[in-house]
Amino acid sequence: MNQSQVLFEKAQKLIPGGVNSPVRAFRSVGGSPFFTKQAKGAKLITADDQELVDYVCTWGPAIHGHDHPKIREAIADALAKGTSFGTPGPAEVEMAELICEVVPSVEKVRMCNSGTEATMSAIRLARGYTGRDKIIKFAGCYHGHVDSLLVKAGSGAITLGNPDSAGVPSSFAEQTIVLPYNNLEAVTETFTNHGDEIAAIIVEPFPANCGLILPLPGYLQGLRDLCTKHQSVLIFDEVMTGFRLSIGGVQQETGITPDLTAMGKIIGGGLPVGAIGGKGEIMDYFAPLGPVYQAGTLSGNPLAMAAGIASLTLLKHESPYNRLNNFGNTLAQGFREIANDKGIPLQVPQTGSMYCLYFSDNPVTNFDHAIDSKHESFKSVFHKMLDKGVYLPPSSYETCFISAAHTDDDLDKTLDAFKSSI
Ligand code: KE4
Repeated sequence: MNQSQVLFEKAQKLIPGGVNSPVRAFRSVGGSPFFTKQAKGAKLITADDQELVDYVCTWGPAIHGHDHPKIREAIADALAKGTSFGTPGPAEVEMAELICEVVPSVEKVRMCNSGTEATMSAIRLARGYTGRDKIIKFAGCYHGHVDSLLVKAGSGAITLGNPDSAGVPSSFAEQTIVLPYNNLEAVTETFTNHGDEIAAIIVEPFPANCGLILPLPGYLQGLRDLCTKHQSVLIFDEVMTGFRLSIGGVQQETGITPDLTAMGKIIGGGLPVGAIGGKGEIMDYFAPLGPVYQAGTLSGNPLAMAAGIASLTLLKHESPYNRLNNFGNTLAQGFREIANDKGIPLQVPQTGSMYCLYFSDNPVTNFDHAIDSKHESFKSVFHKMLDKGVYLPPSSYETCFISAAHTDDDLDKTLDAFKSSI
């Protein structure tokens, strides 16, 4: 057995499934996961000293690549002053200023410790603000492991073949209306029947937890108009897309303004973070001002703030988006041409530095299409490319990420590996 296998065997005796997050377990692609001992730039170094070109980027945060010197220095400087204070600190004000500056819809922001906490708090805030109970979500969207949102969820839930979770009382799930993404009529009809009961729509504006699905023209604007008409809260879950597609996320790209935004990942620079931002009038319903309780021992932690401020400052000053977009276009076009030359049906939706591979004859515009794609083909390509030193997410229900640390050589290696893997 190699080092990763030894570690995994030991881990399985001590940690459920041997992992601290299910999607890492390789359950949908088979085999046992490699263990990473170091990450630098666009590369992971495994416990067996294999170097891998990384397209997971720790599920999104590593937009600058791993171990960026400015992020490392920022953490070290903060560490010298202590790890946690439990009082307000200057870094929290700086982080709030940055987020309010770069995210179009955010007038006020509350920090927390994960994307799950962010979506959970946003839902509670919308219910407290409107006095209503029902929430609309979309099949295949994943918003973290929030009880009321683990209904037809994507990411690790569908990867394990169970989009609904045990342990969630049906009374919770009953308040969640699940609709197909990209079907505006279904949303319109739901509002017609339940309009005055609906607290919010929560949506990944570009769903990236069942592969990557892009909105049909007019769809997001339609959600915005319906929420405005029925005085429901529109929540964009930009935990994945925030700061990734542009510094202002999908709402900057599309000009569509949500009432609340759930954020995370990139604004932690690799450390635990989440945030809820939005209209001041709604945000002021959070305690201690308002009646909606939300809290966290380590919320606004100085180390996570330092790393996140460094990450956001790099995005502001270096603006890697043209480079990321060009890389995304190059890879997506390369995958398509290789598959086309071999007569293999492949869909490669791509936006900026996000893309995925659906082995499917037809474009994928909703969760059912994603489920119908050929997962066995993905599984085979995943392992062959991994053997060639290219690490795609270990599930066809995930999205690939490119970082600013990837190089032309990395892309060439990736396309060569793909060519000899399909
Ligand atoms: P966390 O609680 O994992 O920080 O964030 C939950 C979350 C919320 N919203 C969106 C759109 C997300 O993509 C996520 C988490 N993303 C997954 C990857 N698909 C995290 C990976 C994992 O679960 O280990």
